[in-house]
Amino acid sequence: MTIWNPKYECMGDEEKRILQGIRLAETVSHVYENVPFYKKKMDSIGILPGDIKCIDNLKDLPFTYKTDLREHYPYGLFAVPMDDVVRIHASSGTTGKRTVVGYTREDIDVWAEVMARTISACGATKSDILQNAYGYGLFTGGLGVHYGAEKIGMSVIPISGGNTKRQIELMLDFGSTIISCTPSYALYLAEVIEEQKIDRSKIKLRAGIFGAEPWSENMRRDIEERLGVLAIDIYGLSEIIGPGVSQECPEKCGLHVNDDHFIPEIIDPDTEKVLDYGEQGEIVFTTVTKKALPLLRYRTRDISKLDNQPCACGRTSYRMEKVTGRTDDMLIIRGVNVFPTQIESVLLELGETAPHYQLIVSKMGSMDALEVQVEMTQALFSDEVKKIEDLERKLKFNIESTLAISAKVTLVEPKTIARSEGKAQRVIDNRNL
Ligand code: DLL
Repeated sequence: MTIWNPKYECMGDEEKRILQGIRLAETVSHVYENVPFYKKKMDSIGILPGDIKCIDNLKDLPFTYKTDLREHYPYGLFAVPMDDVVRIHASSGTTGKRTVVGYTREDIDVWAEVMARTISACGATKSDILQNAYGYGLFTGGLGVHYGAEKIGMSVIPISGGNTKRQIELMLDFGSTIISCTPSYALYLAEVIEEQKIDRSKIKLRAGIFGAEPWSENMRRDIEERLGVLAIDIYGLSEIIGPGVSQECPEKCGLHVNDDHFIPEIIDPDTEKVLDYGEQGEIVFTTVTKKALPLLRYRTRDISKLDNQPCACGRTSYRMEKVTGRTDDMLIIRGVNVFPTQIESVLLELGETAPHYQLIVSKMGSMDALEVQVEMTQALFSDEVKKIEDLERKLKFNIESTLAISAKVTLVEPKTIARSEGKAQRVIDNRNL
C-alpha cells in the first residue's frame, strides 16, 4: 500500500522531535512578531520566543480557544498581511459567530501535501477516479480534498454535496472508484442505491474517505457492507487546516496525525494538564508550518487519546484514537456522560432498525430526559404493533445495560428523520427553549 511521503510519515522519533522543535521555535517567533494577541499572551506569562528551544517547551506555551478566534473576527489573528492571503474559509457558525481562517500560497501547498497523504492512505493512486461529494464553498471539505487529489494526479469529479440522484448517475457513468463525503451521507447514498435496485456490480467504488463528523465502528461496518467499500476515517478542523490533520490507514487502528505539521497533545479539559499516551482527554493541536493563521495549542474540544507506537503499515506518525465526540456534544443524562456515537453503536449493533436516528433531550423537572428516535426498516413498519413494541423494549434495555442511562426509545416511520448531505444533526436539545 502506498505511503505518499515516507520521509515524513515514517520518520524516526528523535529526528521528528528535532524537526518539530525547530518548526515550533520558528512558529512562535512568527506569531510573537506578527500577532499582537500572542505577543500580549506570551508577555503576560513571561515567555519569550527565545525560550522555546525544543519540542518539550510546547507545554510552556499558552492555549488558544475558539472564543479567541471569535473575539478577533474576522482577521485579527492572521499573522501575514492580507496581500499574502490567497484563500479564506469559514465555519458554518452553528455554535456561535463564524470562525474565519486564511491561507497563504505556501499554506495551500502544505494542505495539498497532507491531503495527498490522507487520500493515499486508503490505497488511492493517480489511476483512481475520485467523486468528491464534500461541500465546496466556505466549508473546507470540498476544496481541501480536491487539491490533495489533484496533487496525487487522480481524476477528480468536483460534484460537491447533495443531489443524490445525480451522485449515483455520475458514479455509474463516470466509473468513480473512490468517494469522499460525510459518513452519514454515505449511508444515505447506500439507501438510495438499494431503493433504485441498482446492480452493485455496476458500481466501481472500492474505498471511501469519510469524516467531518463522529461515526461509530458499527456505522463503518454498515457502510462497508452496503456500499462495498473500504471505509477510512479522515479527521480535521478548519482552524488547524481543514481535512488533512489525520487519517486512518487500512489497519484501522487510529488516525495517523501529520505531526510534522500539526503537533498533538492530550489534555484534561478541566485542569488543562497534559496527559500521557493512552490517556483519554481533549486533543489540542499546534500548527508548526502554517503562515497565515498559525495557532498555538488550539483547544479542539474533541475527545481522543494518543498512541506513539509505530503502526503495522510502516508509518511512525503518532496515532489519535477515532474521535467519538466533542466535549460540547456530550450529554449528561442523570449524571451519566454519554456521546451520541455510543447510542448509535448500540442501535446499529442490533441491526434490526434503519441506521437513521436522532436524540431529543429535554428537561423533566430538574432532570435531563433523553428520547432516542430511530427509524424502522420498511419490513418492520409493515409488521404487527407487538413486534415494534418488543423491539423498542429491547433497544431500551440494551441502551440501559450498555451505557447505564435510561432513555425512551421510539421507533418512527421510515424516512421521517431528515437525511443530511453534510454533517448530520444527531441531537435536538430542547432544554433551553
Ligand atoms: O469538518 C474538516 C473536515 C472536512 C474533516 C472533511 C474531514 C473531512 P470543521 O467544519 O471545522 O472542519 O469541523 C471540525 O468536525 O473539531 C470534529 O468535532 C468534527 N470532525 C471532523 N472530522 C471528524 C472525524 C471539518 N473524522 C470538527 N470524526 C472537528 C469525528 C470529526 N469528528
